[in-house]
Amino acid sequence: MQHSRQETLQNNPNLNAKSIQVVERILSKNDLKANEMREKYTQDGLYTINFMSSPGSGKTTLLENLANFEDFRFSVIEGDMQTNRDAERLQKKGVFAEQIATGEACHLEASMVERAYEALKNRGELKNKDYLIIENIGNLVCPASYDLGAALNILLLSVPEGDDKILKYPTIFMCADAVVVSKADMIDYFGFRVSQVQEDMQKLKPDTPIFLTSSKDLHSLEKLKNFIVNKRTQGYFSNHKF
Ligand SMILES: Nc1nc2c(ncn2[C@@H]2O[C@H](COP(=O)(O)OP(=O)(O)OP(=O)(O)O)[C@@H](O)[C@H]2O)c(=O)[nH]1
Ligand SMILES: [Mg+2]
Repeated sequence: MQHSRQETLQNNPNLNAKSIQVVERILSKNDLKANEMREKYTQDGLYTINFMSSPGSGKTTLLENLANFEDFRFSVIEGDMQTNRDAERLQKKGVFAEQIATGEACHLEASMVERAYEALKNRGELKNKDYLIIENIGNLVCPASYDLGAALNILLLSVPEGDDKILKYPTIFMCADAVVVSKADMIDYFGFRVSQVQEDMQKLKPDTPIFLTSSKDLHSLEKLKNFIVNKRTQGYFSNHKF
């Protein structure tokens, strides 16, 4: 059975009503900006995807590999606390990318994305692109509270993190329009049970598609890429309330 974010928070005995209200007040300002951004992406003909996961689960590697598909034209907004490393990795692959370094913040907010978006746009780096990909800060907690106006929210869970994470971090996995089990080449080494991920996602958000990807096997990315392409063709927009 699917629970709303509010229900998940309310059912948690470790949270009190006060903490829920504070979270919601902060959200409303971000929500307004996210709505603005949603309109901007659409006006500019860009289908936007927000990739979220723990640090190091393979987000940038996945984007580097998506650049191999010539029919998948995208630019990237990179979120990290420090350094331009991820943006530079993508630029080396010929992908236009703008880095946001948040300093101390553990998530991206819509206003940060707006600044990066305008920088890409002013450089002409959104022209002739169909997709804008936002790589969120590696964190399975805070990004779940900040809408960035993306049409699709994709959650990565890498094999070395363990197959039990979905129900431990339910709030973020509830955002997912799709879950990517990344580093699938490591499944046997870690005794990772894909069936556990399927079972837990079924409890949390039934029928969410789950993809297995590996940087060692580029074909494994094709299904994910086709899923994104189809969602765009269908005009799908996430209705998840952050
Ligand atoms: N075995 C294996 N290693 C992978 C795979 N994908 C990524 N890696 C490795 O995992 C490490 C982290 O990958 P990144 O792509 O930087 O992960 P990230 O999620 O972007 O990390 P942050 O931006 O720091 O959150 C790197 O050493 C990658 O080479 C994979 O499919 N299989
Ligand atoms: Mg990265």
